[in-house]
Amino acid sequence: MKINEFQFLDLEPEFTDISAAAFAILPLPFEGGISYGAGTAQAPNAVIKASAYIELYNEILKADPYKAGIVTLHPPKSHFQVDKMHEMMEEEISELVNTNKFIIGLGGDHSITTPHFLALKKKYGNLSVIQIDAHADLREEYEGSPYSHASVMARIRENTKQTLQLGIRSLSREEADRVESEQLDLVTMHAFRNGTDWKALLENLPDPVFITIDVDAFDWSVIASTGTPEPGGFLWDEALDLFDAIFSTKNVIGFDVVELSYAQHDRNSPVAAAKLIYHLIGLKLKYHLAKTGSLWPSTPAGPLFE
Ligand SMILES: [Mn+2]
Repeated sequence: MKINEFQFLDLEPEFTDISAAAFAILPLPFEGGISYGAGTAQAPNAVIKASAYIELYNEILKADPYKAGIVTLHPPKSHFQVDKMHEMMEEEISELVNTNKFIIGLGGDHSITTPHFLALKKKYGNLSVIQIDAHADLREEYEGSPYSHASVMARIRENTKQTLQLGIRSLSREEADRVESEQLDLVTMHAFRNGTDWKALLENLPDPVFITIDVDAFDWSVIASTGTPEPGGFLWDEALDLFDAIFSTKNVIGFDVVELSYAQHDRNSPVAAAKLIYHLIGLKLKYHLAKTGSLWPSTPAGPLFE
């Protein structure tokens, strides 16, 4: 495992020490699974660059989450064949999972979620997945590929039946039929904003939980640059409240942020993605520390989570 030339938040070396850091950011600059707009392969670098301008103090949590240590790694080796690429990613992520660091996958298109999920499943056995996304991604395959970003939840559901999909506002007739016939816990954005009791669904979801965040879940005023945009997404504070509800009630063991596209004239989207990642690191820490009765760390002291 190699350390990236550029570090998330541009942290001092003390806070990016690979053995002492509690969190690891793994860039996965891969876009073999997309169908419409390109640019997701350049997203990890754009987010890491943008993160240098984010305040290290979190004004909501009133804390400095970076002090637990956040190391940004070099992307895994690449391969032109998607199945091979996924195998290699899964292997590398497995290795990382075994260090007990909390891993944040930074895509890349949505297909990179599958190897990350499978690596965690190997360690934890059963695990639930919360998908925050504009799309259901339940197609068995798309444009001839089972590895398409439009099929990621179909792949995941082959490995766990414990899924919760939130913020969805675009799905095909076939996907809608599947949601109906398999009674999937899928909350459209319309239902989310009109009184559906998603907190009850969250409560019923067994631990541990992996969260996959497609940035097209957000409103364009928050994140505009994404390959398959849909109107009407989550606003910033609305999303922070949702994540607070998740992290305060669930044992989250990892998450990823995918489908951001690099766009030369949009500086806002990578900043929002970077700030989101840092806030979620803060939430993970906050609720872990509350549970164990510990204080916010002042220096990295190795992995915190089992
Ligand atoms: Mn999507």
